[in-house]
Amino acid sequence: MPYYQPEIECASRDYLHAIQSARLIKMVDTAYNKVPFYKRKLDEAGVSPKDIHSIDDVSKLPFTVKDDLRDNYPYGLFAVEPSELVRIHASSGTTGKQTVVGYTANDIDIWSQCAARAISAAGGTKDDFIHVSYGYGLFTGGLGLHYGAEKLGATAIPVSSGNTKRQVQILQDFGSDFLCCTPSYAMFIGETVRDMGIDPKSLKLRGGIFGAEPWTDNMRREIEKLLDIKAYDIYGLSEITGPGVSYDCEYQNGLHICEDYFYPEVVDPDTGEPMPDGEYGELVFTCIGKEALPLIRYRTRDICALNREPCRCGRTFIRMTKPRGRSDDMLIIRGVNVFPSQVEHVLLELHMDPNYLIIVDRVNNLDSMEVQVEMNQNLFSDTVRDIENTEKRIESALQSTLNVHARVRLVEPGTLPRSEGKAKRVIDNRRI
Ligand code: DLL
Repeated sequence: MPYYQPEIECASRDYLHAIQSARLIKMVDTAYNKVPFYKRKLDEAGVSPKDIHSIDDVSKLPFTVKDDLRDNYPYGLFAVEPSELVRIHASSGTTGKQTVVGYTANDIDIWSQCAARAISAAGGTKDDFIHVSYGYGLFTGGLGLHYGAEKLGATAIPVSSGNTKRQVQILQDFGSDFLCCTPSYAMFIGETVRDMGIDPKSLKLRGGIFGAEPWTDNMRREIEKLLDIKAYDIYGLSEITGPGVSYDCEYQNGLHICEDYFYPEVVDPDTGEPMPDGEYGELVFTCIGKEALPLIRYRTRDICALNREPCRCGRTFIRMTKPRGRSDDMLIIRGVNVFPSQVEHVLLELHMDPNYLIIVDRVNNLDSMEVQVEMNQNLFSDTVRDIENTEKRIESALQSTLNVHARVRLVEPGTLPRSEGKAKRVIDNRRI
């Protein structure tokens, strides 16, 4: 079995409980004494560090939300002096102020370990060449996988995103074994390989480590076909550390969370009450191992469920389902909750490519939803009747999955914008 740190990834639950408890007690003490925001918050909630005796006490603590980071922009929640920081990153948020995160040398080490665990769980070894096409910069994708690859002893190829034909050239010439990028960019690279007339079997590539945005299992199969690889999911967010908070193992049945550093809970997004295992709710993390930014019960807005069943791979780390989407990406169309990933799922079930754009509008106080879908090569048709029939078929499949009507418009292959990072799937004109 491919493990990076089996002594911890496969540790007994009792051992993990002991580590988590010791780390939580220390972290809450530091946060309380070093970060005025946490002192105020805990005082207001009537909780003192002395009330925290084990990880089971985590639910006594108040939540932290993204606005707390924004309100204390840029460095107000840091628990260390600037001289102890070695790196700054920031979230890729599209609205409002960015959220700024900082790392000590230890924090970078922890993060690199987690990313190395993810690469190893995908079958990567120190002999492999890891082609990193996540963006390098304030976004954590590029440097996160880069440091993970080096930590594993593998060879990082820091390509960054963009210039897709050159990406393909490098895959061919440098003999990359693993590709790391967003799933939507992996699709685009796969299409480019095809359009350049290259047989994907002629590439050395054998795996991909894709994340930073929601994607379905159907899309996974599509990418696997286009690039002739096995595709693994990797999850993370800059506030918690970056990519590697959780990752797929070879059984791809949920992402193992690095819970020795990031303690997970799933809560009801409306009430904040803990949800039973297996039920979908908002993922919350407490960073129990980090020095610079010790977040307490941080609400990620990501919607998923937890699974404590033992995994066949031997890892004892709890698993989370693929995030279905974010509570703030969820569209409410005429009162019905719709996630873009549901649209993607339907399209792939119908053997369409997952190149689509959802346009939401409000006409006469009524929400309308249009889904533009690219025709793929096998479907490309000039007869109006064929096109209309296909549109109707997709409309009815969407209706039965989403429980809300969406108008479908087929557009020509290659006309919807391609993304080199996180894909933009929704234009919501109601907010303008
Ligand atoms: O996206 C970190 C990352 C980089 C993860 C590379 C994986 C690979 P942020 O820019 O802070 O960090 O965005 C974090 O992206 O809260 C999720 O909503 C979403 N996200 C990240 N990974 C996944 C995934 C990086 N595998 C936000 N599936 C998170 C679904 C994901 N959503």
